[in-house]
Amino acid sequence: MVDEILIQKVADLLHNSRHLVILTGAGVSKESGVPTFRDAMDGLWARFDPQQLATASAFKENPKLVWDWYEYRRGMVRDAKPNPGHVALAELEKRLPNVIVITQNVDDLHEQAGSINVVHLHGKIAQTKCFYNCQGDPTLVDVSTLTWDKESGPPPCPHCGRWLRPDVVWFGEILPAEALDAAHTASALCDVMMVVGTSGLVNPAASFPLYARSRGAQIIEVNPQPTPITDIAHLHLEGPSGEVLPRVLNAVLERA
Ligand code: BV8
Repeated sequence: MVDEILIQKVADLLHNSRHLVILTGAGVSKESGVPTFRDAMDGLWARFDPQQLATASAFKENPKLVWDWYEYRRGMVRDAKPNPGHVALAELEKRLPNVIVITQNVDDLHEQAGSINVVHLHGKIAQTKCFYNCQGDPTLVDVSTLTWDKESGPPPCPHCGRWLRPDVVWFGEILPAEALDAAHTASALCDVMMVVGTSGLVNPAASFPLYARSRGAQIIEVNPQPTPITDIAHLHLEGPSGEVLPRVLNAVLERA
């Protein structure tokens, strides 16, 4: 259980923040039943490495395998609901002057919980686009309007007939320019950054806390485990976000 003194210190920082960035990773969705990126591989997917599957080369080599993996993950996200951690973050956005959520997650649980100002660095698993963006980047397609032989793999693009793919950023692909700019600007301007539920292994997302700190921001980390970000955090709340964040929110509300 995180020490109450730490909770109060974090609440002071958040209550007095003028520009708060909340950087989240898969850990914030864990208590919604969505496995984290690195432990998503159970059952028939256990023999695959997510880092290998989440690549354009894996998709080109075996489009059906990669498409089916995302269908499996979409199913888990579809059944998930926001947990008290997501809800607490959305409430902080309502109560504090300037809050932005920058997420590595491809689910929409922040939005479902009520967060408005959300930037998705790695795309959205519920969206599908033409692999070649034949009508412009991104060429989004509503798959629910399509019928195709699911045994054959991904649906064909209705415009060019080639593959459709999940609208997510794969390893080796550049992040959406707009999202990257928003994250960079917010990290430069914030006076507090709270990093929740990320292993801090994936770049460029993992570089934002150090950048924010170099610009004078106070860094808070919420994670049951130590990560490479723990070393640069001013405060580390060692616990699950679904338990810790509601306690932090309550302490902030006491200061209102
Ligand atoms: C890029 C979408 C420029 C897909 C994801 C060689 C060639 C090319 C690039 C590279 C290269 N070498 C390195 C790179 C850069 C590479 C990278 O960082 N690789 C690392 C892994 C070595 N990055 C890229 O390729 C990026 N693009 O650099 O473009 C470029 C382009 C070409 C050539 C050169 C450079 C693109 C990265 C985006 C990859 N896509 N997702 C999909 O989801 O399928 S990343 C994927 O990992 C997920 O989005 C996930 O969010 C993200 C990060 O993982 P985490 O969120 O941290 O999740 P994880 O499971 O790791 O950890 C969970 C954490 O939660 C743990 O700490 C755990 O303790 C904690 N936790 C558990 N329970 C709880 C909890 N916390 C709180 N509460 C709990 N209850």
